[in-house]
Parts: sequence; structure tokens; C-alpha cells
Amino acid sequence: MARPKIALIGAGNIGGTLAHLAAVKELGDVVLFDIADGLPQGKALDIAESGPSEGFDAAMSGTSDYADIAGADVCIVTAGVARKPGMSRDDLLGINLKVMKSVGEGIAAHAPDAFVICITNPLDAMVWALREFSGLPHNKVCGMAGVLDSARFAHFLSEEFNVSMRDVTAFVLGGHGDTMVPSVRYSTVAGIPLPDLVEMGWTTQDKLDAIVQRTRDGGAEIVGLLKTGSAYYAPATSAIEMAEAYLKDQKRVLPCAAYCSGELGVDGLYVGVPTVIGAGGVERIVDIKLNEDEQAGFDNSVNAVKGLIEACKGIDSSLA
Ligand code: A3D
Repeated sequence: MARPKIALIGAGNIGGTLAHLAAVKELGDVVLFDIADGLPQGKALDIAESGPSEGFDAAMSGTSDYADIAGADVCIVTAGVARKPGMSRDDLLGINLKVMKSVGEGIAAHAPDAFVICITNPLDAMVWALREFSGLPHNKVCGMAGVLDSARFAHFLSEEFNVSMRDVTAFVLGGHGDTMVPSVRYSTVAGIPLPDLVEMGWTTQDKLDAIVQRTRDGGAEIVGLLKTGSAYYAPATSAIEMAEAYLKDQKRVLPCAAYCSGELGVDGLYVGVPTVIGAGGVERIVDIKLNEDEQAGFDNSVNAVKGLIEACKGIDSSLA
């Protein structure tokens, strides 16, 4: 059987890291696409040359021609501009919306059967626009944010409790922005919910509140440190987890930006929700019940996403 084909649209910091991870994990043959002259070809060759040491079997190529992504099984989209210090994700909207138009049309023309994972910010609006421009089925287009935000939350929790990250299950709902909703009640250490751990004296409510806020600010913390761009190692790892769930039909339960048709009270919008990812793409949205506080936070986040989508419609009339 031929190896799966993975197209990475955008060969910048995340794109290059995605390519390396996909190769090392032998998820399939990789095509890096970018408009920057020589960048995708250079990164593809560099990664291919790591093959003899690493010992992977995967073909690497770089291109600026959409025809070369033909028949891709998975497309991961990072094309566009990343944040610099002082910028919010929403500041990227105008530039990246135009990029989503060309990417959506390229995927529609050459890889219409692919499972598409969008990473470009502002995420929830860009994945919505990418789906609109590509016309692919909603279950085959989703956004990566929840896996990353949850990983950040889990990392901070494991440090606070001094336990292995493998035993922490954390999850974050809502839009990928300042209004995201790290769910304290549904996050656990070995199945023990965080509120119980506060009662048990493992941490204090104040410390937990600070971790929740640090999770919300997790992207900005890295941007502030790097100064020249945004995070890329953990974002790439998170998207690879989703791609692997699809390619291997793992039925993983992962939070991602999925198109909701009534689930969690959301209709006709992409927002971060728990999903099941398998060979059918986003196979199911886990329609969890939220308490009053969680619902208020989630609704606030959904409203922020709605505002961004209205802004997209204002910029590109074909979306209205
Ligand atoms: P960067 O290293 O700048 O790479 C972006 C690449 O896109 C560059 O190589 C550009 O040449 C390329 N590009 C620009 N326009 C086009 C186009 N029309 N077609 C094809 N390629 C194009 O950025 P990065 O890899 O660090 O980040 C990529 C995106 O991911 C940004 O929008 C970030 O804000 C976003 N991001 C999202 C998360 C989430 O959790 C959702 C996390 C981190 C970064």
C-alpha cells in the first residue's frame, strides 16, 4: 500500500517542525508548500538528509505549485503571518484571511478528499473561512488549538503537583484567544478532578486560578520570550497528534475547533469543543453539559469568535 501523503501549506517555523515530526514518526510522504522562494525546497532537503541518521522511510519535497499537493490525505495549514510582541491574534485577521482564500482554493482544486487541519490565527475565524473558501465537508476541516491549549494547561498542572504529565488530563474549550475556557471541573490527575485536589490540599484555589490565567496567556508568554515570532514546537506536536488520529483511525478524543450544529448550544460556527477524530475526520462532537459559570465563559468566547467572523464577512463580501 502506498504511504499516505501529507501536504503542509506553509513551510515556516511550524511547517518545518511538522515536516520533521511527520518524517520521524513515519506518518507518510511529506510535501512542503510555501510562496517563499526556496524555503520549502530547502527545508525538505534538510529534513530528508536527516533520514539516514534517524532511519525513517518518508519522501520529502518542497514546492510552490499547488499541483504538487494532488491527492494529499492530510493538509495542515500554517500559511500566513504569526504574532510579534504586542500583537493579538486578532490583529492578523486581514492579512491571513487573504491567505486562507488562496489556500482554500488550492486545496479544493488539488486535494479535495484531504482531512484539513488549520493552525493559522486567529484560529476559529480562519478555519471557518478556510472551510468556506474550500467548500470541503465540515467534518473534514477543523482547527488545531484545543490540543495545544490543553497541553499547556497540563504542563503547568504537572509542575504544580509534581506528577508526571502522562497522568494529567486537561482540557480547554472555546475560542483560541483571550476568552478561552480552561475547564477545571473536567481536568484531572489520574481521574481526580482539580476541585477535589484543591480540597485535598494539593494546591490552593488561588494557585489554580493563576494556572488557568497562565494557560490563557500561554501563547503571549512565548511570543514575549521569543520576540521574533510565536510558538512552534508544541503547536506542531499538537497538530501531528490530530493528523495521526485521522490517518490511523484512532478515534482519539481531542479538543479541537470543530463545526458545531447545535452542540454545546453553538450553531453554524467553528469553536473549540471535545471531538472524536478518526478515519471519518471529526466523527463526533462530545456534547458535554456545562455548569452556569462554564457556560457563561464559553458563551463569552463564542461571542468573540462571532465578532471575528463578522469582521471576515466585512473584509471579503464573498463570505457574507
Ligand atoms: P511563520 O514561520 O511566519 O510561517 C508562515 C509561513 O507562511 C511563511 O513561511 C510564509 O512564507 C508562508 N506564507 C505566507 N503566505 C502564504 C501563502 N499565501 N501561501 C503559502 N504560504 C504562505 O509562522 P509560524 O509557522 O510560526 O505560524 C504560522 C501560523 O500559525 C501563524 O498564523 C500563527 O499565528 C499560527 N499559530 C497558531 C497557533 C494555534 O494554536 C492555533 C499556535 C502558534 C501559531
